[in-house]
Amino acid sequence: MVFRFLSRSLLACLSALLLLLGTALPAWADFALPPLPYAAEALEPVIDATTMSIHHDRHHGAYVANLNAQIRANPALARLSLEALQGQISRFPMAVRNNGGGHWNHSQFWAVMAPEGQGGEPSAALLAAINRGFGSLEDLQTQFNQAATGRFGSGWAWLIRKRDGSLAITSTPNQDNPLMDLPGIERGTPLFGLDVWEHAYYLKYQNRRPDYIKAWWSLLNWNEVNRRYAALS
Ligand code: MN3
Repeated sequence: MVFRFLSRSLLACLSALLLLLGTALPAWADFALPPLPYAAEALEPVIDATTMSIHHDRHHGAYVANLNAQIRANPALARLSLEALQGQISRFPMAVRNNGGGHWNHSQFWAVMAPEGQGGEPSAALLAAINRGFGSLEDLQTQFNQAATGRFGSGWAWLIRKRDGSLAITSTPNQDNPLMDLPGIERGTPLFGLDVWEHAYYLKYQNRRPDYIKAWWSLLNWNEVNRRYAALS
């Protein structure tokens, strides 16, 4: 009798567990907020710790949470990697485009920055491509700064590698990016992208976006950019 009661409770427990697992299953495919690869204060004085914490924990965190909230209505999302999603973004509603783009864009943003003095330099191969495409690194920086400064409202400036192997500078509005299959976007694989939304710089620079852009170059993680370039070549 006791045994039967026990086994029945065990069965009840098991089925409750299975039910729980079943409803929790979509969670296996959830997108996750990557931790910052350095301390929030590591990029000071160029980017202050408060901006970094709010930007990563709250802004990027919200893109991830909002993207996950779209999985139930768009089950195809659960089978896509974040990168693959970008190339098929036209199939999905605007909420997926904004939050999926926001998640990918910010994930690369943290990775292409490093504390001052730790980012290294462009590799010989990348520098050769830069010289071919822009004349010099200084010319690339001038053009990139123009694209970043000239982006009206919120968006990103990018250095991309196009399908034909050449480099180009481009800019996208909101949380769009050059991987997206959308009309009006110059497509290519980003080597790095700079966030020029006000939330990225306003606490320290207020309306002085050009000062933020100019200072940002000292944070660029060339080691990571070199790695990305080499992986594509
Ligand atoms: Mn941002």
